[in-house]
Amino acid sequence: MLRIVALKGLDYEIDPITAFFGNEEFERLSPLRRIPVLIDGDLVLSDSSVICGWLDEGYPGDALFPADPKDRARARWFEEYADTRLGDVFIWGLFYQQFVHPIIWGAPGDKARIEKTLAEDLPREMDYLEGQLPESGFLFGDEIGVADIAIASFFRNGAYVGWEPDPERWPRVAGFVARALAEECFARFLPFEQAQIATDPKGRRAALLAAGAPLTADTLGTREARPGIMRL
Ligand SMILES: N[C@@H](CCC(=O)N[C@@H](CS)C(=O)NCC(=O)O)C(=O)O
Repeated sequence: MLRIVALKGLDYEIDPITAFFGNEEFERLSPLRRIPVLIDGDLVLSDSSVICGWLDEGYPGDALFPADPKDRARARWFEEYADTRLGDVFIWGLFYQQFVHPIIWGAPGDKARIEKTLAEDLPREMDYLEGQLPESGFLFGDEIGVADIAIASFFRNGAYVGWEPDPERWPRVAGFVARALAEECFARFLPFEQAQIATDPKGRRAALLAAGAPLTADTLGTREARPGIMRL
């Protein structure tokens, strides 16, 4: 979502709530108690797909979905695919189990699920993407758009737990991810990602402030985590 804000050139402030740390007001704004949430004046939206659609249509600047209706539909497919399947594999199969679970719940994640993710799920999705991603540029031309960002973002989670696509086995995927990361809309957030990943949830506001992130004055975060309401 922040990458779309960056591409549109919009000003923003962020309340860096770690998943599972939202208070009652957060739950009122995000009925599923999930991040991200956008508060844009009197408009409150949760779910990254909905938020990105609004930011693209509600603000001037370069369109982040292709103009051609068929291409737009395909871009929405890739965004949905990333949200649903890559989210499941990279976040819930890997990043959550390996990184988030131990930090938040104080116990190791599901080892069998990590093993299945590495042995079956990731290779299956890489094979699919290898057949879809372009050899150069991005999915719908030379400019990066929502569909590219939706896909490439999950590879950040992979990288933070030591998983990157093998460039010999999946050269298009590896090349695409490297090109996306080199774009300003990814590169500018790397210091903030580093600050977050290197700190436990309680220290993240301070770490992000020190890294120069534009934080809100107040937070809707809690000190203690609460289990989510959605089945993982
Ligand atoms: N489809 C949603 C997925 C949001 C989502 O799963 N967010 C995770 C963090 S990556 C979360 O808040 N998890 C906490 C929970 O499930 O309770 C979107 O794209 O916004």
